[in-house]
Amino acid sequence: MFTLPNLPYSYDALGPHLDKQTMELHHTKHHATYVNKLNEALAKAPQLKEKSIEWLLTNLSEVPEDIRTAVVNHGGGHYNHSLFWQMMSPDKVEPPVELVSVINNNFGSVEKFQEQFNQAAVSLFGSGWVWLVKKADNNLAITTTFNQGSPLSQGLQPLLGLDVWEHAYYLKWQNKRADYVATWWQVVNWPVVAKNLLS
Ligand code: MN3
Repeated sequence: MFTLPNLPYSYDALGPHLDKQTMELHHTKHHATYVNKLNEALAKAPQLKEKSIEWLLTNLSEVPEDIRTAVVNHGGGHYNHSLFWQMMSPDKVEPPVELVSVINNNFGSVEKFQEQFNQAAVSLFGSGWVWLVKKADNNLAITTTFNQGSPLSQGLQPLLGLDVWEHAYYLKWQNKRADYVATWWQVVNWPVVAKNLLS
């Protein structure tokens, strides 16, 4: 049985960037529903009982067909949101030098990386996520997934992810996704991104 993880900060900690009501609904309603529906689906496949969420999303072909879509949607939702909460912090810290050097090698500069990431975020049509990922060859890339798709299912390791579903920003930012993306950089937990890069 998967469980809803606690946030590493209070619901109002990321204000004024991400408001308390959005954070609380996002965690207690959206994320909780993904966890519940994932558990409901997995109840039909007891042979997968011991598998981690990472294993399930990496090995979708081994998930029985009748629950595969549920694992993609709700398992992906659980995994993506669990990462998302960790990738933000109320304590603003500059990106660690090791991370900056890898970003510079891949994108030219942190600013250029952020421009490309923002562009991907505002041009993603509908609901989904924007990711900084590490590829099998250790190079970094910016990629998007639709709905609750996970980079793990494409053989990519997520280092940083941004939820661009409207539920992530609409109460405060309405249709202004670009403003939400711009303000989100103020709460990015760079030390966690660096840790993901080295793991
Ligand atoms: Mn969400």
